[in-house]
Amino acid sequence: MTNDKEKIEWYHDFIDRGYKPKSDELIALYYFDKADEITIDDTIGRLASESSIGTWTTLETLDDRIYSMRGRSFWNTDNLVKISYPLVLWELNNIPQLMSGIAGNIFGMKAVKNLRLIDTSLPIEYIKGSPGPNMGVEAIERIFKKEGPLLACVPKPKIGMTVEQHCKVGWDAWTGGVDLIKDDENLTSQSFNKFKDRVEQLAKTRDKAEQETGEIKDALINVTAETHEMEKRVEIIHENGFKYFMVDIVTTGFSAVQTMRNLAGDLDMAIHAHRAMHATFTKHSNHGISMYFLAKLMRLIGVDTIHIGTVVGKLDSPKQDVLDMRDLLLNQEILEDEGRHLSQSWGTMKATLPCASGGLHPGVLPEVLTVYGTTDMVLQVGGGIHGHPDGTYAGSKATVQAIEAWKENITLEEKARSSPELKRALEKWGYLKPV
Ligand code: CAP
Ligand code: MG
Repeated sequence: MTNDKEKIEWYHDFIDRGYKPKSDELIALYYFDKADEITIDDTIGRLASESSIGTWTTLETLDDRIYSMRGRSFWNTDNLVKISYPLVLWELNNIPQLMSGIAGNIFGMKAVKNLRLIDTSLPIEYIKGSPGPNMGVEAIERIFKKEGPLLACVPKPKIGMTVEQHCKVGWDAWTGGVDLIKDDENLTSQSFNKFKDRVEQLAKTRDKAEQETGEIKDALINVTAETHEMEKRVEIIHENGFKYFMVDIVTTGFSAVQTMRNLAGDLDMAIHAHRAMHATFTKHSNHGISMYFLAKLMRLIGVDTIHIGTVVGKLDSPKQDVLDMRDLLLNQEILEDEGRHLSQSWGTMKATLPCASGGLHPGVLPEVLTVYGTTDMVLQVGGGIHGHPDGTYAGSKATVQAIEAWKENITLEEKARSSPELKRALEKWGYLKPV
């Protein structure tokens, strides 16, 4: 018995070239490599079907009302497709549900050899459903009462230090000019460095460093854990007078970050988003989800700062990608750049601070700051401070001196003439770009 494909399949119902999406529709942009045995239309029909209302066969349970909710592939090339979705398909402020739709089953379909979600343009009606950052760019002024960039420092070795060792390094960095002592992404509450002890001791160290320097100091303490435990950890951080806390946003997941955002609003705190594990799906240009869209989701949920790369450091971060994300996080209106990202209006949603981190040291900071072209950002320097030949305090001073050189528009060599710590950093690393 041969099956009548025409009576079983309805994937091409989800293709509507020339369709003009309504202003309140979501529009997703994908890169795809289709399977050999099917056509491009078969592929883009499947993508729009499986991510909206459809399945592999015609249905006796379908009615006109539901049919009108279908996704539509309305524009494509051989490897790119734009799919529009009625707003009604999406529960506002439910990011897991959004991702279960636009980044769910379709990635597992036989119809595609590769698939990458490049971007999704969210209508203002969807944007207004989410809180956005509690402080965002305002954190620089509200917490530190200064102009950016904010300077963070991760005590290194990244894990293994006791609370006492961690706080000693924190003291040296804070008194050397660092604003924020940041936990590493894999430091939580291990036997050698228990969370509550670290918070309490670091708070005492912070108070002494503020007295010593007359500057405001804070920390990016990592609360990453099971969600209820994270809530307890944020409370401990808040009780000890810190304004920021850090979450590993990919390993904890969208729901946990939304819960953390609710708590940050209740306690008037700011969230630093570490993106460890993002490269499992962002790295390859032909499959996965772009870091650009992950950054968009994080501003929408409402983190206050997020790592987006350095261009010159040890981790993969192409310059145009970094510039696109800088604009996505700091601007309110984004124009489409065909094939790279869609247009996006943020309305009045607060901006999120971009963070440059990974392989940075004084010799490369002016280049990073020039690429970013803004002081509305966070610089994180770990090894580039603790690897200074004269230790953490000198490394912190050298890093501050390199930032000052950029602000004063003079070369590092000129600055080094009156900055011995910077001179020593240049002697060790020069302008090395770590791989
Ligand atoms: C940097 C870092 C950060 C990376 C994360 C690390 O340390 O603490 O986690 O920057 O990458 O563990 O490598 P260094 P990204 O300053 O010593 O390099 O910022 O790209 O998300
Ligand atoms: Mg780290």
